[in-house]
Amino acid sequence: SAFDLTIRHGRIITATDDFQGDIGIVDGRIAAVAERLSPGRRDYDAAGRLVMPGGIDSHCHVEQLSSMGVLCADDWYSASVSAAYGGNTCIVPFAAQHRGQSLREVAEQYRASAAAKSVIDFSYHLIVSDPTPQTLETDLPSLIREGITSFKVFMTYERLKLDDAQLLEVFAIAAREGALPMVHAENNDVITWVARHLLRHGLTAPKYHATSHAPVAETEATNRAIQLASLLDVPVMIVHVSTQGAAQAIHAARTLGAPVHGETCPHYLLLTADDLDLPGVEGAKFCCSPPPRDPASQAALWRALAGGTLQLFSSDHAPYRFDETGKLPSGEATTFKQIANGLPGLEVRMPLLFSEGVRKGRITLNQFVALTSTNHALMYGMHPRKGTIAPGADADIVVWDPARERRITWADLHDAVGYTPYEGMTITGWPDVVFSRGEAVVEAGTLQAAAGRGRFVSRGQPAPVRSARVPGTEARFMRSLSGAGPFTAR
Ligand code: DUC
Ligand code: ZN
Ligand code: ZN
Ligand code: ZN
Repeated sequence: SAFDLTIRHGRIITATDDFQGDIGIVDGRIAAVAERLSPGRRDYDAAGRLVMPGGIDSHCHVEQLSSMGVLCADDWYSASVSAAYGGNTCIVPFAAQHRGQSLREVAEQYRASAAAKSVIDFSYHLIVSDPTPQTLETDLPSLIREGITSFKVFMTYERLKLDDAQLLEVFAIAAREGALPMVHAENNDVITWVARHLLRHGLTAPKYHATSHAPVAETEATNRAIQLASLLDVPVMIVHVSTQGAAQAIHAARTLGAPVHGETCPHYLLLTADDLDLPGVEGAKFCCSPPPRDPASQAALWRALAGGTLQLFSSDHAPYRFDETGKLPSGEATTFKQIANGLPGLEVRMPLLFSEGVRKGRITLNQFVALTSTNHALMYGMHPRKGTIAPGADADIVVWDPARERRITWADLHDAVGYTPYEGMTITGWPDVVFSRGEAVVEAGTLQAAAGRGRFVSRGQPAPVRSARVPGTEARFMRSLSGAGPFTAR
């Protein structure tokens, strides 16, 4: 037979298309897409199901040490297995530099661990927290040229945050090297000021985490990040957007043609600050930064996703256990300031968006594919090898049962976290089979992939960089001042 595998009789959905057809796969890549193909050596019948590009989760935390010294519960093996069960064929977590560390060493160690353990393909972003001359002049540019074409920076957390001048410095490098900076935009002084007063008043419960991370802290910092980026006209990605004000700032910038992009996550659509208001320290299970907000914010974010203001839907999986090793360093006495920030969600990201988004009519099937896969590949320089169903692309495909109903319970998931914030929620629409480069890695609920089969994906230029817009006169001058040179389309 001409094909190693054919996936036949399915309803094929991409970010733009929707048709009945067959997919022929040779050597792990898609060789043909047609109305009818002859059976391959293996013939998979996808009748009655959706056939979509495998999910790409471009924001998750794996084997990462937090700035407070807490290690993620998921390593590259458990995280990649959990991701695969959730319909994903690629994850892009973070190699995090802490102050005093060499960015290059951090990146190389992270990649070695991923290569040894991941069951699906992977890349990673950098986190830049120590913008020394070595980091800025040597390590960051060389890593970008080696295919790590995105990095995250923080405007909050004492041990991670960059000040405005440092943000401009890394933005200038991104402009010169053609990388996409991802920004955690929250105003550190607002959070610190509110938290100090709450603690002085003895208000220590988990729900005060949400009070201290006030919406204005995020909205202000998002506006500031966008303004700073505009000085150099550099593309940016505002990650984990949770407020209507931040979404409005992104929308306003985009309306004027600025290359500003946004991401949101399941918890901002499905949880609120009220979920933190539980007896004792139970609310720590819902503490993340930014925190879940209110129903009006949820509605605004759904509209921002559907309307194109936000291009990415990522899990922001941050696997901290509900015990002394994770969320609760001081046990029952843990104050909101000490709780490890972040929620798990790698395995349920796609089912949650399908059930709550597609099935409830908030987004289309094409938007589902764009938000969970294609846009991630585009933003982070992996398209068209990843994120689409087309000849030449890797055969990373999820066969999805749109009618399967299942209650979420952590016991059914494959991460090492020990709880899920979505326990008991009934979800319709789950992955059936996940093909990674033409191999069924999860089928009939069974993992069929070994640690280390995942491959590193060397990434090219992010689509916002490749679109080669000509920066304004002032931005060109600012770039030349900073040594970022005149603009050239590469
Ligand atoms: N930022 C993240 O991206 N994830 C978890 C916590 C945080 O601050
Ligand atoms: Zn963040
Ligand atoms: Zn006070
Ligand atoms: Zn994150």
